[in-house]
Amino acid sequence: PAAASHATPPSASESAAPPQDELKRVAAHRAVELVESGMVLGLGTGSTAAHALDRIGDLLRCGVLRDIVGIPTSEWAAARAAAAGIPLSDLNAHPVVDLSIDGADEVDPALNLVKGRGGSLLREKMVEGASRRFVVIVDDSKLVPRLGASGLAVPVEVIPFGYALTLRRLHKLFHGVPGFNLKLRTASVNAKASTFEEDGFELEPFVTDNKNYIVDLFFEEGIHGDLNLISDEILRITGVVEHGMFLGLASSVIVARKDGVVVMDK
Ligand code: ABF
Repeated sequence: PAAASHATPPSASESAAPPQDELKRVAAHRAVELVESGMVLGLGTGSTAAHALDRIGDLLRCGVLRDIVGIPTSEWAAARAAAAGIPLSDLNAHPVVDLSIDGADEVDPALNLVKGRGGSLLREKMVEGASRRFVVIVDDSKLVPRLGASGLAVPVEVIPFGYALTLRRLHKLFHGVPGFNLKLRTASVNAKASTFEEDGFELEPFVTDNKNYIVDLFFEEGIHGDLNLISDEILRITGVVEHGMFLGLASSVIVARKDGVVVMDK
């Protein structure tokens, strides 16, 4: 089980009830303290990871860090890192990554994660799974007693070919689970997502960097049962590429709270 360690009191500038984005910045900057010159870095995606990318860029610019190679986890991360001045490469050239830093949507007490509400779960899992160390950065709103419990989506990336059939198979897999629902993610955040019950999928689907679709799974009461077994069952469905449960991948989670930073280690 994960052990919480070294809670640090906030500095004066952090103590005035910081807004959520300030907590994200605090977590990200703490993680960047682990970066050393010469490292191959996995570069995360999202508003928390953005603070890490910007900080790494700043440290490169002022010469504190040198010879960093970044492996972006999304097209978004590639663009943001390039703008921050971080030299980029890929997993083909660097199959072993020294350290990855990325956000998450949910963190459970055993440091299992839900990721991919930004749609980048596949590349994130490839880069972070190839990392010697994977450090997750979150504000405390991401902590949940069990995955899925926030009521938000557990994403599954599926290939577009036959996606409606894949969606039906996912629906069947969780048939009977109280409060379960699933939706094809649509491109417009304002558009109502098509549900399994509706006839046709006339809305434009959200398309990932890998040109795939996302099916969002919802578990009203969180996911009960053996997560590894559930993971295997999802991945066994032909047409599923990957899912957003990151089980046993995180080395540590840096949690920024209003009263300071807590590091949860594996
Ligand atoms: C990525 O960004 C995703 O895996 C996750 O969905 C999201 C977290 O975003 P944010 O930091 O903006 O909450 O890490």
